Amino acid sequence: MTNRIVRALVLAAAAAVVVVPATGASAVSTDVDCVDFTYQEDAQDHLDGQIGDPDRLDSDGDGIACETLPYRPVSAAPALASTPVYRFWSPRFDNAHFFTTSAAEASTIRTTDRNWIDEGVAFSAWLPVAGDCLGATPVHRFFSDRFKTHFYTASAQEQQHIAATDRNWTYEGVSYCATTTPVTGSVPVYRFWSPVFSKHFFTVSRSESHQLRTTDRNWSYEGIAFYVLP
Ligand SMILES: [Ca+2]
Repeated sequence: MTNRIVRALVLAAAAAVVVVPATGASAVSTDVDCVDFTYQEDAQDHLDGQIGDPDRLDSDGDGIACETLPYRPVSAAPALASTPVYRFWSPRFDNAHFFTTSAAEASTIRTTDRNWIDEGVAFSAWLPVAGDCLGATPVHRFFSDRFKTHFYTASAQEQQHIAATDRNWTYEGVSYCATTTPVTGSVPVYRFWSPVFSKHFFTVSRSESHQLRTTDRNWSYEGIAFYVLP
């Protein structure tokens, strides 16, 4: 994404969806050590936002931070079927990304809509049963005709806040199911916000997340949104 030519259409961030405050580390070192983190994943998340390793969290240089720290407990995966989530990118709509679990919808976009570039399967997620995630967490989907983008959140609080207060967004229902903590075989989904594009971006790719966090000032890291399957 970062090498793509983009239009710097600056929209007021206040006009976009209300989001939780950014929690991600910037590329600026804050002088922390492994003992400052409870879990390895937290140290890794910090390292992934750095250029190089200014805090020396990866002394052996293998890209893995603080190997001596415990990993966050992993629960059993939801007893739900999984499905591929297809990802599309639109340079026309200011770097919008679109995700869908519908193979039919993906096929229609590929064959009829030249606004969107097929980026393949982004990750897999669990399918609700009759709209119910059965113990997993619903990922809600919104669409904004004003901002020409979709928004996804696993936070019921955020979903209710947007639905009740922000007329820029139309609620479209549950897109798929995820978890808010790691489960067997899961990977984190990293969430970004761009006030330049008035868009959110989601990726399970650590390398893509690292690249955005360290080289692309159009995007602010907001942290791990939820967990899905690779
Ligand atoms: Ca290491």
